[in-house]
Amino acid sequence: MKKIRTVFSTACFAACLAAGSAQAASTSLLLDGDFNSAAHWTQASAAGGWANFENNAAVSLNGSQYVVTGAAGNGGGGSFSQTVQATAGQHYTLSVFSGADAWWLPTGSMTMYFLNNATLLGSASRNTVDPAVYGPNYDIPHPWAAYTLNGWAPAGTTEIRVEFAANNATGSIWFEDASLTVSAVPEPSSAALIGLGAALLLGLGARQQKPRG
Ligand SMILES: [Ca+2]
Repeated sequence: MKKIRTVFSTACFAACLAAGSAQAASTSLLLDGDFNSAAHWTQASAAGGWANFENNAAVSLNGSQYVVTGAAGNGGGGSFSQTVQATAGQHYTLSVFSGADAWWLPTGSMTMYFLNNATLLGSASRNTVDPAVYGPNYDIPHPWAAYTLNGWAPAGTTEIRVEFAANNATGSIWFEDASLTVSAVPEPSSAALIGLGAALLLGLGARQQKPRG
């Protein structure tokens, strides 16, 4: 009995290790995600808005260059975007640090647009530096914080366009250290193996604890 339990424990341990290493191996699909270079980013601004690379020591998260986009309350805004290859059916996680200056009620946004050869299939989006979170306080600083967005690439997806934007036409939003990763979801075979191992261990444990009668 002890030998059988050891065998199944070892099988589960190996499967769990495999799932863990898949997570650790996940690397960002974005180029220049640290914004230290503008080479792979598309900047856009309209109606008096702005989208700039800056390195202001008083603002910088880690002493390196970051991006800032915003507007002066005139209806304009700006954005930074990058398009990468993607695979339908995979689960993606977009992460970024974002903050804002102490001026009016700035709100940023982060979005994943799922595309089939430039045709929009769907999107996932969320706010950064959201007044709904910080409260309706004018003229207070919104310090850097980590924001995460998750989404499944729908059938037909060939690319994801990642966008960071100022979305309410007032104040300045900062972004730094962006990453886009394929989330590690255990493959069905591994998940089944882990489940089988756990079920067998539970079964063996219950059988051992059962009083002799
Ligand atoms: Ca940087």
